[in-house]
Amino acid sequence: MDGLNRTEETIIMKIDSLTLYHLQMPLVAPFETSFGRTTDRECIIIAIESEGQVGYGECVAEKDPGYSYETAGTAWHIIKDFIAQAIVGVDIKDAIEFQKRVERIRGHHLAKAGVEMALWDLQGKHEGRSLKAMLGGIHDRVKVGVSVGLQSSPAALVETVGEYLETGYQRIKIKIKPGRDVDDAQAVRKKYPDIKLQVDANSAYSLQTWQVLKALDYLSLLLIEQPLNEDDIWDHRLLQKQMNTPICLDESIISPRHARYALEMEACKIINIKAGRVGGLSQAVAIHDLCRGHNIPVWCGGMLETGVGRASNLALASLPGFLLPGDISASDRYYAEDITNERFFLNQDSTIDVPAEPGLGITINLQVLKKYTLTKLIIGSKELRSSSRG
Ligand code: OSB
Ligand code: MG
Repeated sequence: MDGLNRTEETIIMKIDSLTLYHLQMPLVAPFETSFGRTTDRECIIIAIESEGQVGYGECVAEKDPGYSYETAGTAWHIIKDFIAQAIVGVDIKDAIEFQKRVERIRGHHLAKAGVEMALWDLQGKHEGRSLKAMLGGIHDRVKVGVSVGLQSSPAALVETVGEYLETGYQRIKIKIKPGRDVDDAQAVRKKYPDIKLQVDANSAYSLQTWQVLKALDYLSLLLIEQPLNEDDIWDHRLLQKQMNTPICLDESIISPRHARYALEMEACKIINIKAGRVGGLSQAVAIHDLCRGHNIPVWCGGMLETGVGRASNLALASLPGFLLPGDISASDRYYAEDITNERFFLNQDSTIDVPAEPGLGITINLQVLKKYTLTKLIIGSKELRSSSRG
């Protein structure tokens, strides 16, 4: 994890409290993937207080265990009962130290990453540095695309895609699943022969059913994202050997180690990086660095984030190895009303500006946060002491 925290003086942050908000926010339109349909997105916002400063983070665990085994419910449990115990009342230097403190909590990357994000925000505010600067980002604006969920028919999909193209998105990703794959992709490609187009199966195929995907090889796609099981890097190798279109792994890459396995096995040619899935921004940067060393392009995935996670994704995507447009769309593609005062807008060249203010570079609208909060919990050192035995 070299290359992180290039700061001269070390600032020690004493963690005074950690507050959890379980949020439920209506999406402007339902989002459907091979694993399900979301109309109201759930997530957990984490606020960490240290010496009068507050850092915010977003845990991207969803309501259901469809994309990941984690849910907002399991993340709440893991953060409240394990991660908070490891950091509240403690002096924390940075994300690396945080990772050491939570190493003994197996898995639960989405939960860990949400807390790590809040620590980065806090550290940035203490040091007066943007997350982009702290991570080693080099771009002021990053190329973005839009991820389009399953629509009612190929014709409806073509229409929706057309609307996003009109808005200015220059890269389209469509969701596929068995029975809704080649026809959908073909319809979009036929109508728009020259656009940057890619598909995402979210693990919906197996070695028994993937034959149909071979037809996608004739559609000039940028990539095919996560066709097979999340725990099956090997079978992706078998598939990649039979396809010219680059396979891109999302769900399968849960750590820098898994990224190395995938590269050594030649299971993919591209990696989608989500800080949540890999356990935090520190791990995301490590995977970026590894891929860069192997000339493997990466891009930043999305999880329908609020302005909090969106700011984090933009900072991450500003690193030099993020060579393909990210799933980081403008705020209005997701939410009519967001919990950050800042909204993110699409520039004419299909880019979004990377926040430049300290930390995540966003401020929270506490009224809106409250409006969408289902449950709130404050964990201070007092609460910890009273809840621990002895
Ligand atoms: O697989 O990339 C995915 C959303 C939720 C869960 C998984 C995925 C997605 C997306 C949305 O594709 C990307 C976005 O935030 O715009
Ligand atoms: Mg994906």
